[in-house]
Amino acid sequence: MTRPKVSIIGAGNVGATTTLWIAAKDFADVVLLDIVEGMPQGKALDLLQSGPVEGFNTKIKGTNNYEDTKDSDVVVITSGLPRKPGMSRDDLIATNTKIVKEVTENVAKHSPNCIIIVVTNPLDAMVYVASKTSCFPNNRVLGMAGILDSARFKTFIAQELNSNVENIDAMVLGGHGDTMVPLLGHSTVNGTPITKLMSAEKVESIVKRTRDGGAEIVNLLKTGSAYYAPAASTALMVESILKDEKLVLPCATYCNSEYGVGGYFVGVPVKLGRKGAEEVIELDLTAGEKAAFQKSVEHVKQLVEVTEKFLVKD
Ligand code: TXD
Repeated sequence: MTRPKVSIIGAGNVGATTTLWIAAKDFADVVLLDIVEGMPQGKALDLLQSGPVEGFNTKIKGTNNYEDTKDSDVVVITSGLPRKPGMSRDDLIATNTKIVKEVTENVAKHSPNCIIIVVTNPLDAMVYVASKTSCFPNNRVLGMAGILDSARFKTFIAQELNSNVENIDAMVLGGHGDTMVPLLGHSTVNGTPITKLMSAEKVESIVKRTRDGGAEIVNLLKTGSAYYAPAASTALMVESILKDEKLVLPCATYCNSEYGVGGYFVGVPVKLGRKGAEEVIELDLTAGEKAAFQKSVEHVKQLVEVTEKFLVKD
């Protein structure tokens, strides 16, 4: 039986670490591509040599040639600049639009039936670039952000309440940026809403820390941005798709009538299976959450407008 094939474009921190998470779970073979010569080959070989230690047989190939990515089932796009301290995700838009466009053209040419998962920032706008460039059906283009934002939220809740992370449900919707919307009513520990387990001030400070979660790490690292949790989140999406697990996870997904978005990719809970984005799940939101979500969608729209300008210029 042939194993599913995943190609990861961009063999930097997120790309290489996503390869590691996928390899360790041993459910697909991986091609790791970068424009830098030798680097993806070197990282792939190093990762491959972890197999005998960890007991996985995942084939991992590093390359600079899109021919090697041919007929992938899933392609993850991580190529592009990460932010530096003081930069917002949106500051990356000009450079990364160009990179994601060029990469997507190659991806669509070599793997016309694949499902694309975009990771590059500014996330919601880069998913739009991949969608527009590939002309793939909307169910086959997704972006990773909500799983990471929700994981950050869950981490801070677990730290505060000294709970097992597996007993925590939490959901962060909206764009991947300052306007993201942590849903308090859907954030529970063993079924009890966190608003009953901690003070309003504590909840507020955890929400703020979640929103600033990426920047906190950028400021500590000084060069580059977070990658362990982003890579774990990306690998989870790949796994749910290829194993047809139908996990409902918050991902940047095309929404038209759903949540009243009106034709944009934005973070919502979506069922991930072999067809990609199989069903957007509409949660009951409070009036406040609806307003915050709409504000987040407006920001995504503005980013898409800016991206359009760079796409036209190109
Ligand atoms: O939640 C999320 N979506 C994110 C997004 C969480 C973490 C990181 N996020 C973004 O992913 C970040 O802001 C960046 O835009 C990307 C990649 O982050 P990473 O930390 O992996 O950046 P690196 O280590 O600099 O790696 C980027 C690689 C690097 O090796 C480049 O040589 C390569 O991308 N690159 C390319 N590869 C192929 N083709 C082209 N054109 C290309 N240009 C750069």
